[in-house]
Amino acid sequence: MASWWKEAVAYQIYPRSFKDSNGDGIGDLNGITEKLDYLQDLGIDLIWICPMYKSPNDDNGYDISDYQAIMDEFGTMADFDRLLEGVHARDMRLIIDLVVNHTSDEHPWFLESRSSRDNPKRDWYIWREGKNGAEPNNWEGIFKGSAWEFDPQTEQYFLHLFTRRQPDLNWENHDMRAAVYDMMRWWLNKGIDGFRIDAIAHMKKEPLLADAPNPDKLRYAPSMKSHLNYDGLLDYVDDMSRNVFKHYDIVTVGEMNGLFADRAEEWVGEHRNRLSMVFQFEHVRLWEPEEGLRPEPAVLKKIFTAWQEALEGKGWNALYVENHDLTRITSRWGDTEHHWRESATCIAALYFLMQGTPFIYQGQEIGMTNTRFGGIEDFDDVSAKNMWRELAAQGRSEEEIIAFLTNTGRDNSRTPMQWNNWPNAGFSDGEPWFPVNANYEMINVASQQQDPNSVLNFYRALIQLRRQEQTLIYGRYALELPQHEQIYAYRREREDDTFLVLCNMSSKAASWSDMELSLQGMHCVLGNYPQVDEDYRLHAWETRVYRI
Ligand code: TEU
Ligand code: CA
Repeated sequence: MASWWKEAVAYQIYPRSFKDSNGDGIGDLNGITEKLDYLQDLGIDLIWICPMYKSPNDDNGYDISDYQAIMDEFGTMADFDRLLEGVHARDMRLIIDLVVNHTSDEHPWFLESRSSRDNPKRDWYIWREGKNGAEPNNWEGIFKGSAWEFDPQTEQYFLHLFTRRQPDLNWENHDMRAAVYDMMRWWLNKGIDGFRIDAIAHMKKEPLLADAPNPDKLRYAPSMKSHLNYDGLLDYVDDMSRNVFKHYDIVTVGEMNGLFADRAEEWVGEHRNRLSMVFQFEHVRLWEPEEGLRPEPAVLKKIFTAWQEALEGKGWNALYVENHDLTRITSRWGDTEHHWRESATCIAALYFLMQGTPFIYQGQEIGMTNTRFGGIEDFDDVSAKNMWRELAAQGRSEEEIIAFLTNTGRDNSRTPMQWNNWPNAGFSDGEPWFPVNANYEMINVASQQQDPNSVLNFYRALIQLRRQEQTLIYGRYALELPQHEQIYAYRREREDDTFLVLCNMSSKAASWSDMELSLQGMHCVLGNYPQVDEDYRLHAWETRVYRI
């Protein structure tokens, strides 16, 4: 079924690093409003902004102390209303981040909950007695260390899957749910167009909170199996949908680590009335370095094709390769040394033209890259600091730790947006809260706007092409050249209209034969090299889109 959000191209904003409007070095809501014309001109229909709520900023806003107020550094509720108005005036839509796996430890709900064992909100969070003078169980948190924190006031522990300042809400408690639903309706009634739902995968915990298996006798054991996509989680989603979602024409995207294509339909099947889309994690499993940072094309083909086929005619994909938790895609999958522009644009065509709603993360559209870190003082992210502590305790050298965090750290995607070649990349007139990537004079919006062959103009062309061609939105996906080791190729087809997308995912030329895949009767409608030199041969990181 056709829907506005299926036809949309989405753009993710990390407000702290997008645009500072008042010179304090911190991006803010008025900064976003200033750049709405830029986004409209790029062809964006839907904007997702990361948390802008009141927060002590232990995890850059993902620790919320008041869901119905704006973080002082980002502005006021009047600024938010103006932003929303500006978005709607341009025929765009706005979704916000719904962070309800946990709150900040400064949220009034938690302050009440921790105040005494018999407080009415005690059960809104997850409190337990210690066991033999230690934590209630052996779970390791997602950001390392124990998932439990002792609270001396009532002499019990509370659960926190993320930082100790992000206590987990207890979704078994119906009063808590009702309060969250009220808050969600408040925002929807204000006119926002939906939610990206943070860490939804972790909301349901194994009911007995039993120890996780610990064969290696670690101090704290990996606990994912006890709270990642745990059985019964969908009941929470159904409840949320019944009470809130289904009463509005909105889009919902769940951040759904731990979901695989074989069960995707249960989450986003059209007739399920659950979520519009999920951000699945299979292609970005960066936290498991043993999986390799740069997947072989064969691995990508397997993952993307499984998702495309699983949802064909049944549900809808969210397409993405970057976000604020990942490294920059051109650094991760591409070749920033020899083929920066070609690999940035090739990867763009690869994911963008599949069936689904494409999301672009700020700076991705100009091919921003990972940054450089000298020492621990250069990292800001709380998860990087915890990881540093963990690796140091395991006896790893400083060089090893820096190398690991440079390749995997979330700070890479949180450097300020590179608008132009002025001081601070035009992000701020003051000292930016986090240093600008040193390459901003080469990589920035202003210079790419002038250059017809830039990454930015390639994204613009992709967006225009998708907008004009229903086949590229609703058409069926079919993998081509399945065995090719360098080329990722796929068709999109609808009735008698067919497109073919070819991507050489390597820094070497790649060829195939007309027997394997014929180009007869096709013409090239988009490419990232000045001209098509030879039919059955692609240059390094060359992409071409053909139409029959
Ligand atoms: O990320 C949560 C997240 O990535 C997990 O769902 C995932 O399973 C885990 O990290 C795998 O190691 C969201 C936000 O995107 C992130 O920025 C926040 O720090 C986090 O939630 C806590 O709110
Ligand atoms: Ca500011």
